[in-house]
Amino acid sequence: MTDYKKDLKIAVLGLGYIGLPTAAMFASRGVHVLGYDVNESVVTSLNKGEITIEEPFLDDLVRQVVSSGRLKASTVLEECDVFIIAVPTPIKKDKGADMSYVASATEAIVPFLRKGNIVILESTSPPGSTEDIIVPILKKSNLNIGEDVFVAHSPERVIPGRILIELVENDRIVGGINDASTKAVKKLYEIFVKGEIFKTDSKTAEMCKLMENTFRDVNIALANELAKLCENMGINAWEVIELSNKHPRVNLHQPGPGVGGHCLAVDPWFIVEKDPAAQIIKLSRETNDSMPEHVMHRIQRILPDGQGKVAILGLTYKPNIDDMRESPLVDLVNELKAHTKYTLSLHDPYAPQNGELVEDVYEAVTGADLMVLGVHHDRFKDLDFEKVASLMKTKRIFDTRNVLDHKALEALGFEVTLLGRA
Ligand code: SAJ
Repeated sequence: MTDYKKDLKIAVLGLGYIGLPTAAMFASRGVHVLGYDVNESVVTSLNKGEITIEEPFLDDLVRQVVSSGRLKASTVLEECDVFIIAVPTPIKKDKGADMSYVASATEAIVPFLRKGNIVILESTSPPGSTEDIIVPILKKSNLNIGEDVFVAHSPERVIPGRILIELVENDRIVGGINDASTKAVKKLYEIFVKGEIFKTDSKTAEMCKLMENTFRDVNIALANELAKLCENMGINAWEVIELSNKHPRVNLHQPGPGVGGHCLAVDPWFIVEKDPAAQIIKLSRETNDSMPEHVMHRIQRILPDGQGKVAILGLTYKPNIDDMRESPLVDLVNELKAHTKYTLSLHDPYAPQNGELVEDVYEAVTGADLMVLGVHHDRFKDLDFEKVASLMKTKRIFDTRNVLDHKALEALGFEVTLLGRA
């Protein structure tokens, strides 16, 4: 095993949230790693030991492996033993996967491909992508793909904020285009993965990754539908969830103003694009996407004359992070701007200041007719609501996450609205 690692040279294509930690992890185990990216500033920073993404402990690890010479970055590829593709697969306007980065990364590998090489697709991709996109491009090398060159899909499963821990500890799936590929790729990840590595074929591995996030998205859609039903029927959805979850085999998820991030809000569409039979999956996506508009309609019922100042607290896609990708709160703001005349006051302690946000939370609620709690950042729990009450024009709060102490707020004179309760 020691010799196997020492002699290896791995290229990681795409130095983002997954590629960079993966490259650093292999390098930390003694492998020579070439980080390849088309973005020159990412490459320049990395070669100085600096990183361009936020992730705990990653800066230290990268500094170590760059200074030891195990990791270097370049905009030019070269011959290696292994090529790992970790480029983005964004969603297009028509909800199909944009596989152009995967295709061009694979094209870049072709001139350097040699007998015995391994090519791995890590990017989340529609079922069949490894066989239908990667393999045909690699065949341009005139090598026998599957015999001379091993190819597999091995999806990432890490959660931002815990990437370095989960890369090592989580179980992993390896799906090759044939058994020899699966075996070779499993041996490679054993260099740092402590979780179990399960073997399958490439199409199954692609579907597993998509279904993991779809499972969560569908469950959240069910909770969001429950919230709407309870509002219509005069029931409290949160109480229904709490009591139903006392059943040993029930686990209702949490409703909210929508589902964001670059995974749950995107990946289910990669199944829908492949097969119109994916009806529950599509309806769940649409249900979750309808939540910002639903929240807007509730705001319009709270302030029916269509006027007033609405303060929105929290804009990121989930609590305690700075990631705004596919955030439903951004959709809510856009809906309100397009369809209402309210004056908006936006605050988020994590979101990048863009000139539109109010930096101080108390300033954000000053003179407001309604405060909407959009994201339950821990910091909002410590708000001085007596002060908030004294600053607002009208004491109204709309809690879309059920995290505030409603009794205490009502004692301070607030009129409290809760998503999922009439
Ligand atoms: N949300 C709800 N109700 C819930 C749970 C979540 O509305 O009960 C919302 C959140 O507010 C957020 C969105 O869902 O807007 C997504 O947040 P998340 O914490 O569920 O997931 P992500 O997108 O940060 O990470 C997911 C993870 N997948 C699963 O848990 C199945 C992670 O393990 C994956 O590696 C990651 O996607 C990925 O990269 O695919």
